[in-house]
Amino acid sequence: MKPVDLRSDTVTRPSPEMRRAMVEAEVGDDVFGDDPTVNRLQERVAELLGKEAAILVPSGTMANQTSIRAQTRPGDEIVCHADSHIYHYEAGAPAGISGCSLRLLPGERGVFDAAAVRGAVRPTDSHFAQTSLVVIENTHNRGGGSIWPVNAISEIRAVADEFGLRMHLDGARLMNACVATGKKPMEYTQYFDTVSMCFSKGLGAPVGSAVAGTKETIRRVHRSRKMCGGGMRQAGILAAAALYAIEHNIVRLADDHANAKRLAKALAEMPGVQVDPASVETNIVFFDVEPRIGTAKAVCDALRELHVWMLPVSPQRVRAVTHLDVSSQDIDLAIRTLQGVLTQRAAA
Ligand code: TLP
Repeated sequence: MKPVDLRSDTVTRPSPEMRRAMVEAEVGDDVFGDDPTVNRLQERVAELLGKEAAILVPSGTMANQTSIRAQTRPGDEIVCHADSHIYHYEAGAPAGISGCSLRLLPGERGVFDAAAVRGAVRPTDSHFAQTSLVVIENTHNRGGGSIWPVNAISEIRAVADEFGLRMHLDGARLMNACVATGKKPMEYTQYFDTVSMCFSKGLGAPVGSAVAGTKETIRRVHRSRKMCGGGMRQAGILAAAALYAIEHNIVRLADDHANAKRLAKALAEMPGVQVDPASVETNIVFFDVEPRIGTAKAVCDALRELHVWMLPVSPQRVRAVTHLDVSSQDIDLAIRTLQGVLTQRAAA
């Protein structure tokens, strides 16, 4: 039986149409700048994100880390949220690759404000690390797929300008924010020096992310990509999937958001869990398992036996992410299975 895999939106498999686009892609050696499909993708992404230039990279992690490397110097400090992906899930790369420390800010659901950034900027006195970059994640993964308010970003940009800081947007799921709010990407991206986006999450491509910015900044990202070993050769095969994803899989993210909302609402009625359906803005649902029914891992193990896969992200917290390989019927099945498992464990 095909599982309902809600562990992440990274688990999607390329559709037959996407695979056809990959097979038919015209390719060349992209390290020589010769791959026409990669070049077309990079132009398309620059246009989509309202920037001068863009570059294809293998992963969201490399998109973030090459952007950091291109805009900092060893010893610099980066301001970001304490729950950010660059802090939790990128293997310590800001320190490992760029020699930077992170100044972690608190804030509800992955969002911080301009006053917090102002308070975090280090004085120019030579005792201190030099603050040089602010990183914002939109949507925010550990924030539960939360969407940044544009005014919070614009206020942070004003502080960044005052102190000469650059700004990077981890836009792995930026398109989810755009579809959920009806905003154009530019309404967010205009405030950032670099913006990343991923094709391999909700957009359904097998591999690939991009960074967009000015030509000069992207030239620096290009160099950092090479340093990280991310220069790829006939990458047009991957770029074709990304182009297909941009053309066909953005608008439909609304279905994933509706499925996530429906799952959260159903969970709110079930015993032994805590969830706030109103907090589900995009495709990520977090719920907390009450200790009386066990740990998040125990609940996920029980669900997995019944072909519903979710991810324990802390001792009592479970994550479920909707995506294009999860249909509305799959959500019905996940809801029925959860109902069974939770009711049984609550009664035991
Ligand atoms: N997130 C993955 C895991 O790494 C946790 C997931 O399953 O959600 N930025 C954000 C906001 C992300 O959520 C991710 C992936 C990345 C960057 C990194 O992308 P990849 O996995 O392509 O390096």
